[in-house]
Amino acid sequence: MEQLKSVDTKTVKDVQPPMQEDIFVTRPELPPLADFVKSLETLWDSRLLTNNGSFHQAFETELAEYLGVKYVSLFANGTLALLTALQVLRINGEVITTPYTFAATTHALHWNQITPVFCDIDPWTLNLDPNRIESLITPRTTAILPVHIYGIPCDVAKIEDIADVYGLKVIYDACHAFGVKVKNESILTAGDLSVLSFHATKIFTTMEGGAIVTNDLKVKKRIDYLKNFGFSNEVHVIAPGINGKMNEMQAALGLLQLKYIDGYIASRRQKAMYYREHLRGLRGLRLMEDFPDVTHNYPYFPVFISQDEFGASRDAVYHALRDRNIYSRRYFYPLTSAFPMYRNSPSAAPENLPIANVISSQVLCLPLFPDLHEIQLDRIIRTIKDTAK
Ligand code: T4K
Repeated sequence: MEQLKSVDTKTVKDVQPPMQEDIFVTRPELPPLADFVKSLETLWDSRLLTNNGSFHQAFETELAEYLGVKYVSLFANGTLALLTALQVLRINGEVITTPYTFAATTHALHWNQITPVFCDIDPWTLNLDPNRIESLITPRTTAILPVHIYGIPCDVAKIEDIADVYGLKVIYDACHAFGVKVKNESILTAGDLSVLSFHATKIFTTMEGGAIVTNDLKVKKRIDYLKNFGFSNEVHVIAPGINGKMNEMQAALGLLQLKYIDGYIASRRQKAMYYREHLRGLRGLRLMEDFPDVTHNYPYFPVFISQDEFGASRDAVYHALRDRNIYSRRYFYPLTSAFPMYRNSPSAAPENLPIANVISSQVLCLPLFPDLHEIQLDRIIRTIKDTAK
């Protein structure tokens, strides 16, 4: 509660950074250093630094409670969690996925010798379009890997219907969806598994970190073996596992972050509302609004610029902002289907992905983080308006 107040007060105009100070797309929010030092003292005393220590165990339990899910397996980062999620369900052959995502989603398939089959996205949610999935299914298809992009929930009911009919597994890349709920239920319980990231750029960070969420205790057990080289006990190795473990320092930070995350999200929401209030109605600039029944987490603030109406291209706005030391990002451009290692596959052809290609050419993620001051928001908004026709 105290932190919520302190984050909120940062929005007032009494703190005025110099006009040309760098503004990055994000800044990590951290708990009070003194609290973390106390955790480190405990850690120094115990000398138990990793391999399922007491911070790890406590964080797994408290995180599952906070998220409203059954089981969580912590990882060193989201990419290792994705790789392991595909391994634990023995996914192979072809997997239907979205090209409108961060590199790690598609690379996790490639590292498992799985062929990504790219599916176009829905123009409103920007997530994999469920109506296009069936036409991409072949005898080699074993799973669907959708992403809740920007924390916007996929149409999980439709995806589940298709998966059930065709006997496919569903793994959600939920790296943007920490804490997101639909009708007050966590989105992370959808599908067979969901994968989270706690990278420094995420709304909830343990510096690096990640997790797999599952509703099935037996699957959690297998995940835990796999992330520890496949050891089921001191002498038995049940699978060719990996070292995916989160260490005690990360887990200690995660435990502290849980106390403050509601305040961080509330502050992000406030900033998102401010942008919307001041940018809504600008010709040629589309915003994403909240979706009904969804508890959003505001991880990014994407806007979509159509050059003809706006009078300047997305890239022109990106550079105009950069010229004023404002570092917006083109998440997610280029599409992963355009990467050299994927672009020659038939599903990667731009004519198969018309919506994803347009969205990717228009998107700009504006700075959004709890410490962003109103004077900085005004500077960003003014630059965008100055660039318009
Ligand atoms: N799936 C999805 C859908 C994902 O978005 C991601 C990660 C993953 C899977 C994989 O999860 P992890 O294995 O990463 O846990 C960043 C992140 O590295 C990446 O985690 C994230 N998605 C992706 C969307 O963004 P970059 O290369 O854009 O980050 P970078 O280093 O340019 O940082 C952006 C800005 O953030 C900097 O200009 C300043 C600020 N920043 C960054 C860091 C690292 C800080 O203020 N402090 C920091 O420590 O990829």
